Amino acid sequence: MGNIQIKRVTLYHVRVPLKRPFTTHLQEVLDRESILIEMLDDQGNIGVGECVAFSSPWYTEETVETAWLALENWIIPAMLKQTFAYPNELDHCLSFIKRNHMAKSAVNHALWDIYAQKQQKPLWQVIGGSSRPIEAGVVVAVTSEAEMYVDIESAVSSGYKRIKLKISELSNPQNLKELIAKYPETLFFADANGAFTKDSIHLLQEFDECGFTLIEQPFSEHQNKLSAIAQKTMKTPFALDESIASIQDVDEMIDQQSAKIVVMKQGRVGGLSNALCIHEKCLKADVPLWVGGMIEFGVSKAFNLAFASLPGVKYPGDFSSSNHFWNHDLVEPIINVHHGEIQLPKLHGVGVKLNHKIVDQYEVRRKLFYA
Ligand code: OSB
Ligand code: MG
Repeated sequence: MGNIQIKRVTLYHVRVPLKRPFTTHLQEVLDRESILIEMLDDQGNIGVGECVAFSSPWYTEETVETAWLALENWIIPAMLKQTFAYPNELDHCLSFIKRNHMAKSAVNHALWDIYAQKQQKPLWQVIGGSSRPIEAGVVVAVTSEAEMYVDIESAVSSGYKRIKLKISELSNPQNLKELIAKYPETLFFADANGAFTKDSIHLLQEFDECGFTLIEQPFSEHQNKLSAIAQKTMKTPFALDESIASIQDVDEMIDQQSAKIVVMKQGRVGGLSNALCIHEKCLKADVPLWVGGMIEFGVSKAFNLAFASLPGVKYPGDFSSSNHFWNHDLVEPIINVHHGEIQLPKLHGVGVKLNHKIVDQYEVRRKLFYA
């Protein structure tokens, strides 16, 4: 099979209102700006990617603007100069660019999509996944307890197997304990987005009796030693999200025992190639993973689904259906949850394409690049 040669890259900057605000102690997200990528190769294959950076740097340091600059000035020009036998070669080609993981991940994904299409196989199969349906989980990120109860009830009746609740120093562990006890069939995760500090470890410890399956990112990404100290005092396993930007961070997590579980967000680690290396490491070290969400569109969700088919992924991820956040997702087919599960695609490649009628409606700007 010949090398992949990219002839044209198109960037679409879009802005789409969420159906409802997404609220954490860090940020309220009302609309989602994003960069979508389409890549055309010399044989007419089209690969898609999505950059999951936000409008402002509240979650990681990248933004839509910084990613756009990195893509147009360095990433796309470099990749148009070269051909690729295997997607990992793109990672070498871009190694002269420091970090910018979410920008790199978007092109890495589009190249993996083309690579799998050329193999005439679904991406999940190319990376060694199994065809079992993916268990779906949903995130409840609202401002009041009253809203939270309503959302949990509706998530349970929609069939979600797992619900993730955002917690902070202001959450009431006793109420959460009673709530979780009411739904013995549903797994509950807690996500603190780094809300706790050295001075509030005692507050975090109160969540240990709630019945949460795990607690995600209790402390900031700079406080992994503190996380190790707190983890020793608690039976609920911690899972690291913001702290994991590379395989070295996973090594450190295992060495320091700062947590027991890895949250995989491919954008945060620079794409699927790096995510696969981390998956290998976790399998060998017997560290379970699960797949985190980014309030994303169907392109990024489709890559998350492929990753979730791997054997090291042991818990249901942030997989809500397209209509959870969006009136209209930007892909076809859209992502659908049935009885708490999502079927993997049979189509070659990642299995989704941009829905141009919808993308056009939400487009802010577009730019084309030619080899
Ligand atoms: O911390 O997991 C997080 C969304 C945006 C930024 C960070 C996080 C989240 C979520 C997942 O909680 C939401 C989803 O289902 O996409
Ligand atoms: Mg998180």
